[in-house]
Amino acid sequence: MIEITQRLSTDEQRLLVDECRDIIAQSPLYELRMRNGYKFHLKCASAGQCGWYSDEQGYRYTRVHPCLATPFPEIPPVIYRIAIEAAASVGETFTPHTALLNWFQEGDSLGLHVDKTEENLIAPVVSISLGTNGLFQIGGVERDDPIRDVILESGDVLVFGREHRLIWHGIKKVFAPLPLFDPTKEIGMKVPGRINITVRQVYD
Ligand code: MD3
Ligand code: FE
Repeated sequence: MIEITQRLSTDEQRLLVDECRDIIAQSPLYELRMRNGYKFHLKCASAGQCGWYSDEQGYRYTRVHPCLATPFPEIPPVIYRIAIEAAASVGETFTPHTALLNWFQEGDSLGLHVDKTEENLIAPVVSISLGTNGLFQIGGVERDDPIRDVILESGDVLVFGREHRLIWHGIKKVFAPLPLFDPTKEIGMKVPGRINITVRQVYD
C-alpha cells in the first residue's frame, strides 16, 4: 500500500515553483531518448551532484549537464528540506544526491518502468508533484502484478522506500488544467503543466 505522505500548502508549493525556475534558469531542461532513439514524452532538469540522462547509449547519472557540460546547481533548500522531512515522517533517512525535475505538458506521459539506475537501491525516493493532475500508475515489484491508477495532484508528496523502492510505475497521462480549477496559476507557474521532483540518493 502506498500513501500520499502529505499535501503541501499553496505557499510551500509556490516556493518550490520558484526553486524549479531557478534550477532551469541556471541549467536548462533537456530532452531524453531511449536506446532506440525515440524521445521521451517529457523534458528533464537536474540539481545536485549528478543528474539523470538517457540517450542511445542508455540510462545513466552524469556529473555535468548533457548539453552544456557544466555542473548542475545545488539542490535548492526548500526541495531539500521537504524531502528529508517526508522521509523522516515514515521513519526513513537518506542523503539526497540529486533532485530530478520532470516537466510534462498536456498529453505527456512516462511509460511503466522500475528506477534502478541508482547505485544505492536501498535509500528511499521522495516525489513531489506540482501543477496539473497526473494519472499515476502503480504496480508491484513483479512486472505482471496488478496496476492501480492514482491521480497525483499539486502538492502531493510521496515516499517510495523499502518494499516500494523497486516497484513498476509510470505516468499514463497528464491532464489539461481544469477551467474551474487551474492550480498552476495559484502556485505561480507561467505555463500550465506538471512538474514532478524526485529527490534521490544515487551513491552509497
Ligand atoms: C517509485 N516519475 O522520475 S513520480 C521518475 O510523475 C518517475 O514524474 C513520475 O517515475 C513522475 O522516475 C512518477 C513517483 C515515483 C518516482 C520515483 C520512484 C515513484 C517511484 C522511484 C522508485 C519507486
Ligand atoms: Fe520512476
